[in-house]
Amino acid sequence: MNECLGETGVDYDKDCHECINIIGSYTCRCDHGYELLPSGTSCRDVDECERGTYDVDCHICVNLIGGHTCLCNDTYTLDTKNNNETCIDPSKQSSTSSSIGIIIGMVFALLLLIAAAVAVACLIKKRRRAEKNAYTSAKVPDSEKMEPNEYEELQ
Ligand SMILES: [Ca+2]
Repeated sequence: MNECLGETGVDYDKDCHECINIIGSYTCRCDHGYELLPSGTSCRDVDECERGTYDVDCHICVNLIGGHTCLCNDTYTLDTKNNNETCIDPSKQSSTSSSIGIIIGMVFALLLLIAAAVAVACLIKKRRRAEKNAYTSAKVPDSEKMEPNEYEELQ
């Protein structure tokens, strides 16, 4: 007799997720989050909380049929990307993108600093050149001052 060809809940257990016919009986393959009962003909939920198989980031484990979820501390929220089986800090969610922003900001700040240093160096060079010119041109007014004296002497 192949019970698996029969009706669910009549010929084989309604909690037998995938009926597998064996000689003289049948057994079941169970969905994720379930386990086979010792009888081998029915599946039951695994209590992940009781077994302690839940993630360390699941603050308070809450067993569900076919899975589990968590109660999260303070500002933490359930991680929907992880089937609500862990708690995450929403403020740290975009940590990778914000750290990239910080790096970009630091690079820009560094470039600005380099640009400022180059500008200052150019200004110093210009000022030194101007000072040199002022020194050489400073002699010119002296010689110009001499001119009136010379003019007076000539008178
Ligand atoms: Ca469960």
